[in-house]
Amino acid sequence: MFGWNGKYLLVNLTTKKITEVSLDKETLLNYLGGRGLAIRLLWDLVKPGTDPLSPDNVLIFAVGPLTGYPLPSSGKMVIAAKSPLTHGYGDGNIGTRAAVELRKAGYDAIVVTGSSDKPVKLVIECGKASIEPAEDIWSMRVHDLEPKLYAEYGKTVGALYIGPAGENLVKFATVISEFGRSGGRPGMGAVMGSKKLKAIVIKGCKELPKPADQAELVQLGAEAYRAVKEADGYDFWIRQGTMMTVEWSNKNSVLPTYNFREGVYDFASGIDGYTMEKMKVAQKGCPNCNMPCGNIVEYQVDSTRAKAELDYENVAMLGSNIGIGDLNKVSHLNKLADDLGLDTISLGSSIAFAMEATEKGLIKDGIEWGDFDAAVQLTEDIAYRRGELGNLMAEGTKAAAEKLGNGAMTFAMQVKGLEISAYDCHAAPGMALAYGTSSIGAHHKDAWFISLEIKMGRDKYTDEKVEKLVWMQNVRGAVFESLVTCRLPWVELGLNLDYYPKFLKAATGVSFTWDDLHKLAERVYTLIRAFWVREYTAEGRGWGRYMDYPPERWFTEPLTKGPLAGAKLDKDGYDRMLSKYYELRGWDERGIPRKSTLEMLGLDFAYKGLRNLVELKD
Ligand code: PTT
Ligand code: SF4
Repeated sequence: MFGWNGKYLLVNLTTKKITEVSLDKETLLNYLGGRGLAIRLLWDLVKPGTDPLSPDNVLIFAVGPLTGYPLPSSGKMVIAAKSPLTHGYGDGNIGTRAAVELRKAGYDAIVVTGSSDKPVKLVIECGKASIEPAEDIWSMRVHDLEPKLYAEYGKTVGALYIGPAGENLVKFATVISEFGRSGGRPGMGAVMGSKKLKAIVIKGCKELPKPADQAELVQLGAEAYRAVKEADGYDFWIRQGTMMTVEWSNKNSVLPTYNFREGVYDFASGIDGYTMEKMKVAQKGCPNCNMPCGNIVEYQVDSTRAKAELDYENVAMLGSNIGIGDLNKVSHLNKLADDLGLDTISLGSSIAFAMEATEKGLIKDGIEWGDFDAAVQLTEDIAYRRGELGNLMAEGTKAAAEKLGNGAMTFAMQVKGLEISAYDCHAAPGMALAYGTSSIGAHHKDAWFISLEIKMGRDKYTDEKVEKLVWMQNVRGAVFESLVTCRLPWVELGLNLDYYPKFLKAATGVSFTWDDLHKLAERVYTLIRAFWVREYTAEGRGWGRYMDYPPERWFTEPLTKGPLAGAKLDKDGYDRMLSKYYELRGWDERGIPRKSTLEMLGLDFAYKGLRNLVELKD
């Protein structure tokens, strides 16, 4: 088999047994790798109703058939498990040398089961994998930990690790790599912490898996790299990367402001890409990327002078959304999140929720809008689960709202328990539906629909929007996530999508048309949905279309500022779009895959797994 290693490393931390498991050709052709492979393995390996923080949960690090090859931005990896934040499918996509090293180590994935009673690290070095004690690094923060790992194993190894937040089982703790790369928003760091796995170090030593046509792969890669570099927006991208979005979002009334009450922020210019440029001291990228977007800035807060890596989501959620308009302060919160191993999006949302709950009198001695010192303190308290408020917000906004009651759920800005990323949807029904139906809860990764929606008319609730949304989810949320490569060469610089089937052919020798890839995407989406339904029903939580609704705020509290003042979502319109979405996916009115859809996509095993838990319609 070309293009894949054809096996994964199975690591049981309870028994300390490490084995290699073969992957058959059919599985690889039907799911490719990354997210596709992860959901296929999770379906089989996670027992229905498993507690996500128990040894029975399964943590997967998966690469794909394009990862690591000399192709644009191919240094990415998917980290997946049953999420402790949402209790459904959870994953994240991280740019890291560990992705390339894993391919060179001879594996398509690492699958971690069980849990250790003492802290450990997994070391994969030149064909040998071992579980080693990690008491000396347990409780270390990321900025101390990473140099220590490099000193021990060399600077070129791939390393993935958790900070104190993961150790303390904070529900939105992530896995970190290379100081500022963070992956696995729905608590993949907490799953790693529950297994007492502090770090994974990978040194590949072998060649990448042999491609079917090496010369063709190199030639296509060179052509695509050139196309990226010659794209119109390249120079500005290199200057600002995703930070260009702050100004754009504010102009379009979608910049999350004061816990998504508004879409415009009076002090946006203090946190935008131009302000960032004045603080920028270096540029950083993932492996194999010629459009590096990591903005390293130097900031100063009081006597502290330090560096942080900024992206749009981090800045919007820790800036306008909590009422902080000084990029120095935002940078400090961003750095703290990286150091502690917390997801910046959920962190920003949780701080904003606590601020609004304080304002409404639901929390005594809480935290005021824009109070930077208190936000720093709360961030530390969340990571260490200190105090009543820190411990409450460490559970995420949904659980916090359930605990507080008194209408708090209306302003818990989440879907299925995962906090919404940084686009306000008062006047964006298509983007709201993208959040409502994203595979992991509210995240823009599957469909950044807002840009297209602005062109199509923001007040429209049309079938055409839903059709385009499904197409976009398939391409971004299934194909890119399973290949696994970064989608930004296409999204930001317009790299022609037709390159990807050609890359796949050169890598694997197998011809995939875009129709084939959409069918594969349907399979991945439907299996992920089946997993959610299985886990929710097995846990006795139940399932209904309400699971796919965005927060009440967007339906009931109109924007009060900016050119779109007065705008809010229309519930009937949203429901019509949701029904159309279900129809296109072959799911019933509850959002549950139909029997015929499961059969048509070759998911008979999922039908068998679901039929005793929930009634399946034809
Ligand atoms: C992603 C989410 C994002 S999406 C951002 S900024 W973005 C936040 N970054 C965080 C961070 O940094 N530190 C931290 N402690 N928490 C953070 N949480 C947030 O995590 C990321 C880039 C970006 S930057 C985006 S859009 C694209 N995402 C891709 C994707 O999802 N798939 C894919 N095939 N390609 C992608 N390319 C881009 O990658 P999650 P990264 Mg990230 C400091 O992990 O869980 O998916 O959440 O991985 O290596 O940092 O690259 O404006
Ligand atoms: Fe990483 Fe940015 Fe390059 Fe994508 S564009 S591979 S996120 S550096």
